[in-house]
Amino acid sequence: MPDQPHSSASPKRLLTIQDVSCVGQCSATVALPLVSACGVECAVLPSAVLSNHTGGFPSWTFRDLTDEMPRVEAEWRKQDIRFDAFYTGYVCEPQIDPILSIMERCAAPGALRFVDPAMADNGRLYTGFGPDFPSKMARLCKGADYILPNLTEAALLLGREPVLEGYGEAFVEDTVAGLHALGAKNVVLTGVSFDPERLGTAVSDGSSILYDFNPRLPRMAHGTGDVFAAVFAGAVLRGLSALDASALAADVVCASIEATAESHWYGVSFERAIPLLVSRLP
Ligand code: PXL
Repeated sequence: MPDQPHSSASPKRLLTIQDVSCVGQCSATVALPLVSACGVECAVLPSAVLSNHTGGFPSWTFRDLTDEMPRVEAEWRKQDIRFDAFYTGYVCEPQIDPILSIMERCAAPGALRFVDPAMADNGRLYTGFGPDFPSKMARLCKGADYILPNLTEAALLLGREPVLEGYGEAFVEDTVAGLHALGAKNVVLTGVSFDPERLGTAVSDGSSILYDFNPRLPRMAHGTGDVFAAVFAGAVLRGLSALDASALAADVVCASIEATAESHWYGVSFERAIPLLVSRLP
């Protein structure tokens, strides 16, 4: 049978490990639609189930699913279920070892690891994480093919005070070098800005840093890091370079924010940016 250019390439299967916040447009409820929109199969291992996320709602329920992880891994190993990629997001400390075990033992040959150290923003850890959590998260970053910290997460991973403004390229180079020294192959640092009008990412493969900037939008929104990471992982699995995947992810974040009504405070309307995402994939 002659080769069929698109259908013959078998679709990749990614496993995302992060919480299911039932309401709130973050984590798994963002990864599933966006990774799928990239044409990549998205399996989900929930790290916890919350009624809603912790970023602005007054309260929430939280069911920790750590105990389920080794049971699920044992079942996958019995059936020889493997993944072409892993994408981790919001997880808690006791889950680091079970996750490392799954990434080691349920990997297809050449499987990629994407680690979004989702634990902090705007200079502060998210509610519920203690001050020693960043050093535990650093263990997931070791051996990752791509890590996607924002400036706050990067500083905390390095045991430093977050610096969010008034820095230059030398600061970014030093931060990125520190993150590579943790054992990450590629670093995608988000929230980088050298000029008040523009916000972007620094993408490093360990030998050079490339930048991508978009106009800074006048509002911040919850869940944009999760949108960025999901699109980035999906786009890399579709063959985009790290810089192109990062630029696409940033464009989808901007389009999502622009599509979000002013009164919609707890997330972004990323659903409206799916046509743009699909149109930009090869
Ligand atoms: O978007 C990051 C995130 C993911 N999951 C939960 C959160 C947050 C940020 O607050 O609370 C449960």
